[in-house]
Amino acid sequence: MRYGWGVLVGLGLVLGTGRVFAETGAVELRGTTEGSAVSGSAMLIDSPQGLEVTVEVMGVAPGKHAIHIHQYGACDDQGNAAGGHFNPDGAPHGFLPSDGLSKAHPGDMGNLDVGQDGIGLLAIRLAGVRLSGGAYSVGGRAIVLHEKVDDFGQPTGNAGGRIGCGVIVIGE
Ligand SMILES: [Cu+2]
Repeated sequence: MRYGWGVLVGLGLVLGTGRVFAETGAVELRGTTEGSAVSGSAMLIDSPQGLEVTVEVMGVAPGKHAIHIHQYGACDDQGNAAGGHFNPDGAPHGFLPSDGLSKAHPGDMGNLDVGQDGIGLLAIRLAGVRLSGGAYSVGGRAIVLHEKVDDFGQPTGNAGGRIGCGVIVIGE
């Protein structure tokens, strides 16, 4: 123990902090019905400013489609196994980047705009949300892509059925 515990603790803090801020997650998004053309993926990165999420989908009907993080990491039963929106505080439904955690659910990502080619991209930052740790952690939960637009009505945006779904897997 030539350098003593202080160095060990310091090194632990550096490594620990680095791990937390660099934590990443991945999602493989699949259609929820047999023969569905829907597919896609998402990348999630914890940053000091919040969770950075990028989503890419293919094979989706052109137009706006609601996209949210739902409570459970399961996609069976046409996506219904994912349960309702992840909503630990019982907050109203909204759009997290503009409404914040007191007036939106942690995974209220609004809409993903899909072009005539069936491809849609979304890049969004969810302030206050993390992959793991704390009340607003979303690792192990599911990202759900909906049939319809999120009109931000209560309780979940009138977004209709669940056409795509995938579980957020940490560390891939
Ligand atoms: Cu939803």
